[in-house]
Amino acid sequence: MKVAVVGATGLVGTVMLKVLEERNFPLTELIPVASEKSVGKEITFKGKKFPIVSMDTAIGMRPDIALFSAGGNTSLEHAPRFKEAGTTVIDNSSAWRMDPAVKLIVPEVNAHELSIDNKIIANPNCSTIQMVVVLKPLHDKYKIKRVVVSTYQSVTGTGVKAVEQLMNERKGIDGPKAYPYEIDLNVLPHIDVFMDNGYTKEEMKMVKETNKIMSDDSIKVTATTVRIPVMGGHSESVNIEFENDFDLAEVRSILEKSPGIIVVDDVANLKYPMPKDAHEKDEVFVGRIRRDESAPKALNLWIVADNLRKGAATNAVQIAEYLIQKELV
Ligand code: 2RA
Repeated sequence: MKVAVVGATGLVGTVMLKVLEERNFPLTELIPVASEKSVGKEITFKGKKFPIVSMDTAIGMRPDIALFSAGGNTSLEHAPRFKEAGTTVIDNSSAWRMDPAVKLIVPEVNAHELSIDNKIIANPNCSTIQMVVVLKPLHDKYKIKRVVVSTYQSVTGTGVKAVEQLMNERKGIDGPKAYPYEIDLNVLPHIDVFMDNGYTKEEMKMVKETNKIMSDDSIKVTATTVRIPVMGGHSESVNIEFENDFDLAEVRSILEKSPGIIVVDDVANLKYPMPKDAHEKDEVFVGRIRRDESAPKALNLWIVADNLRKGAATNAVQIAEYLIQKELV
């Protein structure tokens, strides 16, 4: 497999390379792609050096798979060019996610939808991915009617500039700002741009992407997405209302048996998921599993995952692994 990583020097691109290396991805040639200012520099992968190349050079090399994490506009412009060269693109931007002709995939939920004809595949938004991994097995068993989610999202979801803003503020240094306000010692109920309905784009991504990935528009979702001064992962408080009643012990056992989930829920010993523990892990962590005592057939959960891993790089690499395993590439 010839694999291109487009946006190889960015936060997600760097983690993609790490994940490919760690998972021993069956890769014969690595093609790191980045903006003109990085072309010619080298990336070390499994002890070998690979030169960073331009988009045009990479397309000319006709990779089998291209993992894209270079922003929506770059993806809209260049993903179709890779597709024309016979490459299957797995794109981490929001550019293609809601395109009806493009599959939006979380392998634990809907990898079975993929076929050999899907040459551009969308990787969902980080906060959606970690939620649907948990919703899916519960929906299969109890049928979800409505989800109310509030997120606590890491600055790493914004990118390098936001991480620098947080670190600079901690040290009392002035510098470029990724947010309209201070992020250290603060909380911003604002992720991505505001829409006409008063929600942010991040909140509406959680609504629309959940319906698309779960192939079920009857699931009602409402979200409040919040940026907090944290590294390592996104956390979510999720309230789920089911059609059918559930047994709490059974919920726990379903989650424990579901792929990609680790249950950390032992409050007697103060065990619950935290971004510090989820950092650099590929799984989604669930805890604080409890009945919502204010409503019948409703459940409260706390979900944490490394947004750069399962929320981005790992999910993309898992899609690529599935394509190879099923000979769809
Ligand atoms: C964030 N959803 O955390 C973004 C990253 N894709 O801002």
